[in-house]
Amino acid sequence: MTSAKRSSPAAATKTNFDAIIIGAGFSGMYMLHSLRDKLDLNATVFEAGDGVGGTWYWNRYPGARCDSDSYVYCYTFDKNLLQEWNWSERYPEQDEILRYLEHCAERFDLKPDIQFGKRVVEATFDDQTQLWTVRTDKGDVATARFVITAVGALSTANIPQFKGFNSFKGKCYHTSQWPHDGVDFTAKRVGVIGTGATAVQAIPEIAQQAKHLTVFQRTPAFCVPARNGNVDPEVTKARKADYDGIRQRIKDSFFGFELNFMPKSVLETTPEEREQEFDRMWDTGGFSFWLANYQDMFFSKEANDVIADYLKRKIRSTVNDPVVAGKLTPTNYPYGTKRQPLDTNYFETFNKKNVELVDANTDGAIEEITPNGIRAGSKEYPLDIIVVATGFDALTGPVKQLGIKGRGGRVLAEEWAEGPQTYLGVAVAGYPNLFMITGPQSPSVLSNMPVSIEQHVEWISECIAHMRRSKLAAIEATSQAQEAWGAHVAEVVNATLMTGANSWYMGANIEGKVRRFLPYLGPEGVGGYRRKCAEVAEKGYEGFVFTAHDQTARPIAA
Ligand code: NA7
Repeated sequence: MTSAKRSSPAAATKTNFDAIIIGAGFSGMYMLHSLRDKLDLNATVFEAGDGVGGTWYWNRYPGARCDSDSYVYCYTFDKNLLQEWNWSERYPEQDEILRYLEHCAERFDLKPDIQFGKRVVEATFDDQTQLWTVRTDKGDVATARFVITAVGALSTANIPQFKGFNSFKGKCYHTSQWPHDGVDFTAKRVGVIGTGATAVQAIPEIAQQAKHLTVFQRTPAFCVPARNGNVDPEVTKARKADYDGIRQRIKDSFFGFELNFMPKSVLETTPEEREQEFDRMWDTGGFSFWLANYQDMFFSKEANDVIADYLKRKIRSTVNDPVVAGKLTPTNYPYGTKRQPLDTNYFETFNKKNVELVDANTDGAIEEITPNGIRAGSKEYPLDIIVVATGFDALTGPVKQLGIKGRGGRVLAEEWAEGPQTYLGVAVAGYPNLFMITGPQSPSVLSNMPVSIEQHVEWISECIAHMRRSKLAAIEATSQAQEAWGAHVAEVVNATLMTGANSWYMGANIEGKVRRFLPYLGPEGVGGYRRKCAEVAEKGYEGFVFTAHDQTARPIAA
């Protein structure tokens, strides 16, 4: 921790930096701390929001909370911070996570080097100077040797262009652009579009307030109970005593949690034996049903069906009306191949008298938004408020919208038209000194995000430190390494059932987006990916080429 508060001139008055970081969420904040306080670099952050927090700054819809257990959904790089902070719940609410990130910003004195309310609209690499020029929507022009995107994987809202959208006379909110002073649903007729992880959290909360709630479902979700609750102080104490061990285990794990698949095929078990295991995972709640189930769940359709059947039976036994239960039961994709929503009374909510389900397949898809509501299946549903819970242009969306231009004026958004092309999900050929934290083709959203964020931040920091020690001006992925990585990402996922769903992992939620698996599902998970990245560095950054500093180049500072 820095001992004294910074008294340097406000970052906004400087225009030349060693590094420009885009975004001040979990990743941008740690990146700033690492470059500024550990490497003593001259770094700044451009952040579109008016505060830190990223996802947790924007997503303020009712019921918004984390789906990772709080004791691992946090920074682990600072032992004192781990000891100081106490989470109240197993899955903290949005405002508690935001308070945590605010605390971290204060603790590490980050704010003087974050420029709030500034959205990056262009980043251009200059082949001569080997510097990036970054522009914001507020007219800032700044240069830097390194640009690091810390924009998150789920930060570009997907707002489907329904016919008549602008004609609606009531209020309409996307869940990731929620008013800071909240929305009062009392005595209102509310429509929620979508039934993904966000809607599964929001629907039970909204149903408690609204006069009438209509849920517009395109694809039903497999849900598992979160089983949220306060954390027993004794459990917290034991975890704090064991944080070195926890940190190591989540770093070496498959998904960044203390969860591992059962080393057994579900098809080799008796019905009684597996029912007992399913009950155990169901009662435990959280991601264990998804990420610590039988090991063939993601590989064999037959195995997957056995597991999915348990969850389908749970829907039928929870929802009173068999017709509604049928509509809420997924039928057209393997379990686990879409992001697992964790629920608290989601299916129970459909037993309430004021809640109605409009299913695109059986009742009819949304045709248009009218001045008074939503028309679906030729019927108009009158509404006062529409909640658009339709998710995000995941992984590639946030990077593509930065206006990145690389060597020779090449445009990243154009080069990614057919899907992302990266090396390790952290760098792109043709874009020297550009790093992406949890970019596409890295484990990112298939892991507990802070674990992957810390790994990338530390790898990028060490790479920059290496360049400074070795007097290197630029690092760039080779196109051969990039092609091989892309082929590897595809090969690994093609051996699983993951490509069999219209998921946002596949880009299938966005009209016109190329269907391509976007994150990296490494054969050994985040642990194996970490080892791969370390090995690349140990081999002198295999798959990258460096440009040496010449006399004219601006040195990396300090
Ligand atoms: P998701 O998981 O992408 O869910 C969005 C939901 O909206 C999903 O049910 C979609 O149906 C539905 N959707 C999307 N576009 C449309 C249109 N055009 N018409 C009707 N319905 C639509 O986003 P979330 O915000 O819930 O979760 C995103 C992640 O944030 C979450 O997984 C966590 O990691 C945090 P579909 O299934 O595509 O048919």
